[in-house]
Amino acid sequence: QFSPNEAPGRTVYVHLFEWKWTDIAAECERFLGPKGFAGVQVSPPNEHRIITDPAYPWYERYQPVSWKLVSRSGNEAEFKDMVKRCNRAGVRIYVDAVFNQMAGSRGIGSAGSSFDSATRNYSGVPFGPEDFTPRSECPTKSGGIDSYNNALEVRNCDLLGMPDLAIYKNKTRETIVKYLNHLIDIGVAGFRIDAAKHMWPQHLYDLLSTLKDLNPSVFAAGTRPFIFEEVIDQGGEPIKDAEYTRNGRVTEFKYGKELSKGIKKEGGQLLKYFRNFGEQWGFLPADRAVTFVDNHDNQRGHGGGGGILTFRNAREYKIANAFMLAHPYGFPQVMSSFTWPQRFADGEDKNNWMGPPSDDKGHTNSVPIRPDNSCDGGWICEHRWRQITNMVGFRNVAGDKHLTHWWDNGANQIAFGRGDKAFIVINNEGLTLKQTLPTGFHTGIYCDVISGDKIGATCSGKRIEVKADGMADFLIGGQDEDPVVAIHVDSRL
Ligand code: AAO
Repeated sequence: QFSPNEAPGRTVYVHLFEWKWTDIAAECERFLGPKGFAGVQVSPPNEHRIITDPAYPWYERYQPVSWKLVSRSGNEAEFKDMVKRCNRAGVRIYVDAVFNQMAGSRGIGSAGSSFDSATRNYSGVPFGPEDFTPRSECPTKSGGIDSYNNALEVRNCDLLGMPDLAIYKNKTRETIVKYLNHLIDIGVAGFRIDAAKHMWPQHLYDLLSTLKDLNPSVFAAGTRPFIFEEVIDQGGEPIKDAEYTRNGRVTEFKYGKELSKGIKKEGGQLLKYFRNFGEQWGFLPADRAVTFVDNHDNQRGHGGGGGILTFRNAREYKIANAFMLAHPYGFPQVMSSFTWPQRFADGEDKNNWMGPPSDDKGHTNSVPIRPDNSCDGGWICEHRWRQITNMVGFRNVAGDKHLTHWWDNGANQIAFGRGDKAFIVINNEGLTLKQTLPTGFHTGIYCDVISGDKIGATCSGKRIEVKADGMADFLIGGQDEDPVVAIHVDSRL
């Protein structure tokens, strides 16, 4: 449950937020496989509520109506085809599993099933009132979560007004397990457990431990599904992320928050302090953490956003991702977003509900790829930004090598290596960085994978010469578009 079940040598996954299955299948073959990505987190594949006011928000996917595999991203045949083609390309599929709650309101879901949250009936499963947490177990008047300072409320009351499933009941649990096992049969490699904080760790343990091993036609016999649980723990609440590490990995939300602060130099933060970024900052153990700069909630002010770097701050965002992908802590996620027109009023983006690029019936558009490899049509595709893609390659080459060759100027210019495999220099200051540094590399010319690509024996970016003693000269202007240089043994010319 802790291993991402990656193909050999792959170390990073991407969240293709709201992509269609047909597009993800193509992306695995034409880009993710060749570029060395380990996996894709896909949006919830099951039947969901269709919300028309506002029109088709992205968050309708977090309101399950049944476990039928018909969603805004596609149908079951398309899902199966995607899983097969991605696995063949060496790229794993991690499913966003939403089963803490069922949809609010009433209506017809994306697969045509009727539901009504008032009577707690979901005909497509079917679930009835007996499948939900009895009202008597929630201590609040409203039946919702009034305070995150009360664990009983957080776990037994309704999250955002949506009926809370009683996953501790045998029949209810078995119904959910059947859904997840069906996905395992199809060949997925693991699950993101949505809203894990809102379920008792032991209940989750009981559920997850009855999951099947992964499909033996794709994975070695006895392979457990990869589990990572979404628990937002910024400190200050009774529920701790560490309560969940027995079940699987956990999203380390402090990572992106502190990294964003560091790159933005807030609160006296300096990059030189990031040498031991990880456990010594009070984070989860490295082999229990999933790390990311931003996620689909906090990039738009949901789930406690605010202050997080996103694609909208492209220069700083690339520095943050470069650091994350170079530094050994955790299993990193690269975010891949769509854009939307922000509209701020009262300190809040009133458009943060807006769904992915779609037609006026809420049918999601395909992702057009431009000749220069970037995406069009409102899709940002951060994972295709050269500075991010090539750092995925950097992390794969660095493998399990420890952090070595640390250097800093006492402030915001830093450099470090990963054994004799990879080396990065970051200049997050307005001033020029001009340094001769030991790299641990063999003599040779190396291509900087931030400013360009190694193509055959040539380099379209900066060339870095490592001399016989392993020393190399680095020059990074304070105003450079990308104030980072990264080289590794596979970028040697
Ligand atoms: C929508 C509407 C609601 C409506 C509901 C039902 O917006 O008004 O009531 O439908 O009709 C997503 C959207 C929701 C959406 C929902 C269903 O974000 O807006 O509701 O789909 O369509 C909590 C949970 C966490 C959750 C997060 C959003 O603990 O699990 O809220 N994330 C996941 C998904 C998310 C999804 C759901 C769960 C639901 O990733 O996309 O919701 O399936 C504190 C707590 C956190 C808490 C936040 C927000 O955070 O610690 O646990 O997250 O508050 O309530 C600082 C602190 C930080 C704090 C934060 C905010 O940053 O450091 O700890 O401030 O106070």
